[in-house]
Amino acid sequence: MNERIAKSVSKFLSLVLRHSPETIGIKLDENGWADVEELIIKCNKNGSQSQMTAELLDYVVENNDKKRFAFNDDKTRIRASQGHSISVELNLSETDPPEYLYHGTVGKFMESIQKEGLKKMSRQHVHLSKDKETAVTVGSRRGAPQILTVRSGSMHRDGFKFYLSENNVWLTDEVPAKYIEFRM
Ligand code: HQG
Repeated sequence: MNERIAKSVSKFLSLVLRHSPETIGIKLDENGWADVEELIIKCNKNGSQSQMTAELLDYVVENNDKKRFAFNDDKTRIRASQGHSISVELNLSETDPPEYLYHGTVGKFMESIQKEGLKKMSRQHVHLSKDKETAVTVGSRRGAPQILTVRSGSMHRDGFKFYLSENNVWLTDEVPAKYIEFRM
C-alpha cells in the first residue's frame, strides 16, 4: 500500500466523517455512521478521492496511526471514533480517568486557557491524552508545543465526567483552569 495515498485518504475521511459529510453529499446518522457503499461511490464521484475502494478503506481503518476510524460489526458502516465538530452521539460510556491527563497546545493560547480553562472550541469535546508524548504530537500540529497537566482525578471526584473514545483519546466537556498545572 502506498502510504502517501493512505494518509491522503485518512485526511479526507477526517473531513467527511468528522466535519462536513456534505462535501461528498452523504449524511451521517445520529451516531456518526456513514454507509460504506454510499461513501465509496460518492468519494469516487468527488474528484479529490477518485481512487476509493473497499480494500483501501479496510487498509486505512486497520493501519491508521491513531485508529481514527472504525467499522460497525458487519462492516456496512464506518465512523470517526472522535474529533467531530458536527454534533453526533457516540454513546461512549463514562470512564474513570487516571489521576493526570495531558493536553498539548501552543503558547499563543496560554493566556486565554489560564483565564477560562480548556474549552471544546470547534469540537464536541476537549481532547486529552494519557501520556505526555502524545500531547507533544498534538501540540506540535500548531507550533512549539506547550504541555498542560490536567488534574483529571480531582475533576472526576468533583463530578466532572470523562469518556474514553474507541481509539483511546480521553474526552471531557471542559477543564476549568483550577484543574490545570501550567508548569511541567
Ligand atoms: C485550544 C487531533 C484558547 C486547544 C489531535 C487547541 C487531538 C484554547 C485548540 C484532536 C482554549 C483547539 C484534538 C481556550 C482550548 N482559549 N485556546 N480557552 N481551550 N484551546 O484541534 O486538542 O490527528 O480542536 O489547546 O490529535 O488540538 O485530527 O483540539 O490548541 O486528538 O485525529 O484550542 O485532533 O486528532 O484545537 O486536537 P482542536 P486539539 P487527529
